[in-house]
Amino acid sequence: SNRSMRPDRNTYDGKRFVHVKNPYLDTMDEDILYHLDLGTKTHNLPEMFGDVKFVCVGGSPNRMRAFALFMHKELGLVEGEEDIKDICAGTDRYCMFKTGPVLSISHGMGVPSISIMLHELIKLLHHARCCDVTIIRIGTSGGIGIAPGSVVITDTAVDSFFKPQFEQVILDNVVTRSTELDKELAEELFNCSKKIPNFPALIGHTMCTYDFYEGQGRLDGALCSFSREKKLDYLKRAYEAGVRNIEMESTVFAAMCGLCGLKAAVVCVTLLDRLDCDQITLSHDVLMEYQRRPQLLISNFIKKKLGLC
Ligand code: R2B
Ligand code: URA
Repeated sequence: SNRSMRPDRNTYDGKRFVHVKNPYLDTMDEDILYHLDLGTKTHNLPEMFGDVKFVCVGGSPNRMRAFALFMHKELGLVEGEEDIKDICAGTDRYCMFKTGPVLSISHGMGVPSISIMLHELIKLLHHARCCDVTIIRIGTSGGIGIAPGSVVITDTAVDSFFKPQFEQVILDNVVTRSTELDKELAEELFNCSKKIPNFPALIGHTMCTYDFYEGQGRLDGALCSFSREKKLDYLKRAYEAGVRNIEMESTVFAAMCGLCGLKAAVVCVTLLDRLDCDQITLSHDVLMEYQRRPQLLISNFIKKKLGLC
């Protein structure tokens, strides 16, 4: 692979540092990560985060707390669970938990919410001088033509037009960024999934939209101006283009992590098959079990990487 030769991978002594691409950052005497309630003068970021190797992000604060507690147990770390406190407790925008080399952070719903968090998280990893970091989004999604409960490992994130790109408006220009993810990492995760009994997983494209209802072709929003036939035609064309699930953050996640030299993956469980329905009718217990599937896969992956299994 020619990945390691990419100039934006900033290697030094064989270490892959997280890099920010902003000449102004070096000229700032202090950097306040406002939405995380952290800063370079108020916190010793290298001491707090310098050993981070795996960053897991997901929409819901409670799910990301549960993931950190699960990871803590799986890593067999000595300190008690009570030591895993919300590092961002000073703000209720996002929450963050750390256990050993694993950081677990919530990002809320949608592109603007995750993008604010990622700007501050990437700067945090840079200020903390972290190296060789892998970042994984674990989440929920709507499947297309696959059984509910299947876990989709994204090879490429695509937009609503099935294009592998993210359009960022900057001043009054539109800048188009690539949404390719690390194919080797996706394969590695897929191989890892095969070792878990009764674990339906596949690799496919993930479509990222700006809305859950009209933006995902649902017939059950407060507004709907298209027919059932048009909806199905759109979703079938998405399937033909390789799309296996729909969610709301993957394109900007892939674009920002790619530009900043982070090895990135997206792993989402599907809660329904959009060719069958729009409403999520799963019982609470089934929903909770499905939501734990990406967590189980990632914990196995991390343990394997750390030589623990
Ligand atoms: C998946 O689930 C959320 C919407 O229900 C959204 O954050 C996403 O990407
Ligand atoms: N999340 C989404 O974005 N869409 C779904 O259909 C389910 C979860």
